[in-house]
Amino acid sequence: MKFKIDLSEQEKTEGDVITQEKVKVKEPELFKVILLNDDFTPMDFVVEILRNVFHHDTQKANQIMMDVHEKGSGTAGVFTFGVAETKIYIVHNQAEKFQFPLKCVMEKQ
Ligand code: TYC
Repeated sequence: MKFKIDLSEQEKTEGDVITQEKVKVKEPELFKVILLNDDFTPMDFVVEILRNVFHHDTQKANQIMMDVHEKGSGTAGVFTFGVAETKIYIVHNQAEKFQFPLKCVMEKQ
């Protein structure tokens, strides 16, 4: 036989039907970006961060901000590692630009 085609780990032909075997789909790990409260960052600034970086509407952004203000911390969003990392970088960068001490951290879901 000139061409020996081995489908044992991939597709097996069963009559006219081709079935796929061993399709392993790994869900990506997810990470919470958690905003931390402080005494100096203006509430309006935190709301703008939640609107512009985390794409919340104004009502939700205010709700999250007040939650962080009252409880000390709160989830801004849940993302894959790289996206969470980038959002944290942007938040810290913008806070630094305006000289506010706003901080956020990442936590595995
Ligand atoms: N506690 C801040 C204030 O009273 C507001 C604030 C809310 C700061 C949420 C940070 O993540 C934060 N101005």
